[in-house]
Amino acid sequence: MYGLVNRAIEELVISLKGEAGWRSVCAHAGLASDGFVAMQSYNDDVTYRLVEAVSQRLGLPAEQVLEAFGEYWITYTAKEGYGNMLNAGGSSLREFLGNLNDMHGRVGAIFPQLRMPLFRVTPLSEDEYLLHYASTRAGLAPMVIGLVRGLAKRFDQQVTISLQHPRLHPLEEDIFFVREVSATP
Ligand code: 1MF
Repeated sequence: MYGLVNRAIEELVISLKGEAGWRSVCAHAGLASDGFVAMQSYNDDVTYRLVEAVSQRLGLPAEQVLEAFGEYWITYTAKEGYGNMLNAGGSSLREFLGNLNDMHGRVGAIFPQLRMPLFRVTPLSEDEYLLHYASTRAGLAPMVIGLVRGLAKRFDQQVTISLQHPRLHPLEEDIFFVREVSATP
C-alpha cells in the first residue's frame, strides 16, 4: 500500500504512545523507524506487520487496531490534503458510501498503483442498509467498521455497524449491516 497508509499508522501510534512507542513498534515489526514516503508504494506485508506489532505493543487485538486505524484514517486524510475530496463525497454517511467508488476511481486514475476496494450499498429501509465491501486484500473488515465510524463522526451522525456476513473466499465480499440512529430531541 502507499506509504500514506503507513504514515497514518505512525501518527496514530505516536499520538497514543509517543516517539518511543513508535520506535518500539518498528523494532518489533523489524522495520526502520526513519519514516515512510507517502507517495511511495510499499509491499502490503509492511502494513500487516505494523498492525501486528501495534497489536502486541498496545496489548489490543489486531481487529481493534484496524478499527482504530480506520477511524483515524478519516481525520488523517482530511488534514493531509484530501479534505476537499472527502467534502466532495457527500454530506451524509449514506450518500458518501454511495459515492466511494467514483471517488476511488478518480484517486486511482492519478495513482495507478492503488488497489482500491469496491463498496456497494443495498438499501433496506429509511435508516438501514447493507454495505458490501470487496477487496483484493484479506482481513481488513474491521478497518471498514472504523472507516464508517470515522465518517459518521465527520457527518455528526450516530451509527451502528456490524459484520453480518464475513467473506469466506477472496472473491466474495464482506457484508455489513448499518443502522443510522437519528438523534432524539
Ligand atoms: O492500494 C493502496 O495503496 C490503498 C491505499 C489506501 C488502497 C486504499 C486506500 C484507502 N482505503 C484503505 C483501506 C482499504 C484497503 C483495501 O481494502 O484494499 C480506505 C478507503 C476509504 C474508505 C472510506 C472513506 C474514505 C476512504 O479513503 C479515502 C482515501 C483513499 C485514498 C487516499 C486518500 C483518501 C490516498 C491518496 C493518495 C495516496 C494513497 C491513498 O498515495 C499518495 C499519497 C501522496 C502522494 C501520492 C500518492
